[in-house]
Amino acid sequence: MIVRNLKAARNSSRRIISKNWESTRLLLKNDGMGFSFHITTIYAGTQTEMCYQNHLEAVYCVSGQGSVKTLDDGQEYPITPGTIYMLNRHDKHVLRADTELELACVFNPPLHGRETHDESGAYPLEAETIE
Ligand code: 9YT
Repeated sequence: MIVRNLKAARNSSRRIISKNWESTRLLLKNDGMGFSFHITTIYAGTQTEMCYQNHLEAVYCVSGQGSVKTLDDGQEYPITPGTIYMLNRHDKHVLRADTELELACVFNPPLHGRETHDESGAYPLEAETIE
């Protein structure tokens, strides 16, 4: 069994800081579970465009208020605690954080560890691993 703690992970190389968000990667590819699991904080007042062309992602809102919009059809969905959205079509989308958002995120295939978004808002399939 593998056991980890968010507070401890935030004080380690598992915490990745980007411009609009930070993500603590609690479970990664090298754990062998077939998916990765992250706790992501989206900074208040930000808008982030993403398109995970190499991954499927599910995002569960633990706290905060915001919205997510799919760009192909212009549909916008409120994000409140308890909401989950699934990017089952590699959807191009914009995530808006009206307040700070705390999100639990699952990726398939799993991330290696150090990924940050490329210019299209995606993660590459290969990246540096966190041990
Ligand atoms: C919701 C979202 O995808 N935010 C970007 C960070 C990502 N969740 C991650 O790397 O954990």
